[in-house]
Amino acid sequence: MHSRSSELFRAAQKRIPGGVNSPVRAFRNVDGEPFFVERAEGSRIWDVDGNEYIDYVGSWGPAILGHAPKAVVDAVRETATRGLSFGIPNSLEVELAELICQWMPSIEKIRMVNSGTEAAMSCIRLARGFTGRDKIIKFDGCYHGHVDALLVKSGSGALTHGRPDSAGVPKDLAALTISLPFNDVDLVRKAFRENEIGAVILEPIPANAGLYFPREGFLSTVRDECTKHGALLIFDEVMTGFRVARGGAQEIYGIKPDLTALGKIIGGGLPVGAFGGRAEIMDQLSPDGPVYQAGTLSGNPLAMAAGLAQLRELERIDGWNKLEKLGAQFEDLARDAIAPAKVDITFHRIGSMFCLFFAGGPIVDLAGAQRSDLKAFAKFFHACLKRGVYFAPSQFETGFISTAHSSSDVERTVVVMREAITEIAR
Ligand code: KE4
Repeated sequence: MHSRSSELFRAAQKRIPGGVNSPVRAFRNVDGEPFFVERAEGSRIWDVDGNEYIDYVGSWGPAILGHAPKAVVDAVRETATRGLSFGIPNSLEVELAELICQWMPSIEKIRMVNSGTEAAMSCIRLARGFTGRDKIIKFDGCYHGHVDALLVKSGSGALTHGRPDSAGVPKDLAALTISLPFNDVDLVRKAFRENEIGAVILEPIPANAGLYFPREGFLSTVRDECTKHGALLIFDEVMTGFRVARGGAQEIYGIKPDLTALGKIIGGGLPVGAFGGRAEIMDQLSPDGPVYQAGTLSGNPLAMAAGLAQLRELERIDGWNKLEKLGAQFEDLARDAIAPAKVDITFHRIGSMFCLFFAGGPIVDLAGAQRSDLKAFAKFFHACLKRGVYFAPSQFETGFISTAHSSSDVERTVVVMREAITEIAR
């Protein structure tokens, strides 16, 4: 029953393109209409028609403590009473900068922005300014926000809506972006031989074409090639940062990027992005250096307070350990549910991030992910949704478990998955 949601969606479509403020929310990849959220708490969301769901989207990553965590809500409420925005340096910016640099040692200096897109965009401009080279390498299916230079064979919503190369991006600009299949070291080496590369940007654990992983040696080869040729290595950890480990994917794989893009979790649900790295590179930024970058709301006190509260709470409860335990329980039960399925399903997980590809494995890059049966995925999605489990409404996204999810949430979820898999196989 979605009468209120349908009403709202009709109204939304009159004044908002596609009825949504971000395409992936439109349920187009699952042939459906989005529900409208009324409220959310912990692992649960409720829509405007009173339907309750166990939430595995978590606002696409920020809700690592679940929704409306007390520590974050209290911090925002308390900070708001002292002013909402100043455009003047405030102590919270310094505290968050210091904490991030401490947890992610490759970051010696960091600048706040207001989205992951801005973080990635600023990394590209800074890398081009620092190296004096225009060409960049990205990887098919990786998504770095809607940056002109990076909407080339892009993932997430671009892939979901069948336009990995967006209209409106000048051909001459797109020509400066070389997009390669992820995990292909030979093509990386070839691109470096044939071009003067300023930077390589990648999701160290691609999670915007579904979720897959770097092969042994891939990240270290990219690192070595960048070092050898004087290009900068940019890790886009907007999604993985402070989720897959306290120090992100760069801690897990022991690779030190020159720059890192961050977002989502560090804002506690408020609009934040950040980018940081070696001081000699960051010092090229205005007002010290020639690379301009700015933002009215960058370092906004509410967003800083929310991010600090979230990260500190995550550490206080040893959230990463809790997320790994929940993730492992989910994986064990999910694999049991998937094993007898009559449809091909490949399950991937790292920590609290997971994905079910409706395709046989192995899946190591975009081409593999695109073998997925989107119709089967859509049926699975709706079969789970109607049973109260909300997965991302696209095959080309990743699921997120939060520290607010319980073992019984996970058990219930897998019961639903089992029923859904049976239903779609009919
Ligand atoms: P934002 O500009 O949406 O804050 O961040 C862009 C971004 C950059 N880098 C990575 C690795 C990302 O995953 C994202 C955004 N992720 C998508 C979900 N896959 C955001 C959801 C949406 O577009 O609404």
